[in-house]
Amino acid sequence: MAKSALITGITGQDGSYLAEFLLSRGYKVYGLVRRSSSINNERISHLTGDITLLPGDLLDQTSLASAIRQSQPDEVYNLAAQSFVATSWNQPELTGQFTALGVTRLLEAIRTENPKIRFYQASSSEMFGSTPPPQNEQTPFHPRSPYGVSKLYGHFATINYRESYGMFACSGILFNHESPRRGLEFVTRKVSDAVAQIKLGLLDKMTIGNLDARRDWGFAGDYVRAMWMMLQQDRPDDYVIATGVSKSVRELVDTAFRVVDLDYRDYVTVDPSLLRPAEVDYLCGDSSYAKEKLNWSPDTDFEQLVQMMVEEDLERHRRHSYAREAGVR
Ligand code: NDP
Ligand code: GDR
Repeated sequence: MAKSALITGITGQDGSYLAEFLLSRGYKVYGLVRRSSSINNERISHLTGDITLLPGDLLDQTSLASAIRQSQPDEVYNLAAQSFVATSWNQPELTGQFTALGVTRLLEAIRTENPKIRFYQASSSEMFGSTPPPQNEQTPFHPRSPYGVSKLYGHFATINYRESYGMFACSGILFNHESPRRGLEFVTRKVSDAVAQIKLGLLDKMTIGNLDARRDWGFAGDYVRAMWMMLQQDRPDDYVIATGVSKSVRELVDTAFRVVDLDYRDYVTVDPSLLRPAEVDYLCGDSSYAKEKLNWSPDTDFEQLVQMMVEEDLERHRRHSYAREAGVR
């Protein structure tokens, strides 16, 4: 019989790629969607008819239990979170409610409904914070934001349910992963979108925050494959997923402008208001354990990723410009 999976955060970047991946493997896919006055299904609209959406919110225990009862999943992927680090300083309590306690609510719902369900928790390299690279499964944690602190709670809640109740609960410690579906507030997409607009004459300049922060950036499509692999093993475990290559924000900006043959120094200015109260300076993951146990490695490198993102944003803005002109005529 076909397996079934429930994805929280299915409307987000990773949720959309994971839904596609699981469908391609013959899964019946359910997605938890919170109520909103305007529909926000842009990333999964092409999957309408192939997936089943269920109402629910990480803040509401009853709705989580109900979604599990309705979907009867073999696997639950908890991707929902307040995921933007910068916002976590403005909304620290809400971030804790979603990103930390939300994990406990979901684990409790699984434990009481069917503890045999396999569980994936979306943990983050933000948990390493100020601990220097390379970071792997043995590296001590030192988070630097309310978001990182909340993710660390979720990480240990997952391990605790595994140890307390023998549940098949895995934590994937994923480093930054991006795509053309990335939210516009994250730095890679902010840059690819601005580069496309500047190239097309729709924008003159862009502002940026810390150019010296370093991140290990991979492609989201490669990373959702690793999530699934973790739940197919004989034993539950935690894995670091990363490319092992770290680049600065400056290198990101330089690479993105080069895709359209421009020099970033002519267009980019630093806005100190975009600096964070505490920064994560240097992330570079060591995913040799995932390579050894899961046989996982990424297919897409940094340059290919940046090029893909800039080209898709160029295409999108061109389409919108044509549509606007056609509308005017
Ligand atoms: P997105 O911000 O794109 O998506 C977040 C999802 O969570 C959205 O579907 C959002 O729904 C949903 N959500 C937020 N709050 C709630 C709530 N209270 N109840 C139900 N759903 C909610 O994130 P990504 O896809 O990039 O990331 C997926 C997960 O992986 C997140 O947990 C993130 O913290 C984590 N992560 C991401 C990394 C990355 O580089 N992308 C790296 C490491 C970890 P809505 O559409 O309604 O807002
Ligand atoms: P991050 O991603 O905080 O690593 O969290 P983000 O893209 O927001 O920032 C990366 C780095 O770029 C610097 N930066 C800027 N960031 C943004 N957003 N906007 C700017 O203008 C800007 N200028 C410089 C930041 O200071 C930072 O150092 C992401 C999220 O997906 C989390 O949910 C996930 O857990 C981690 O990655 C791994």
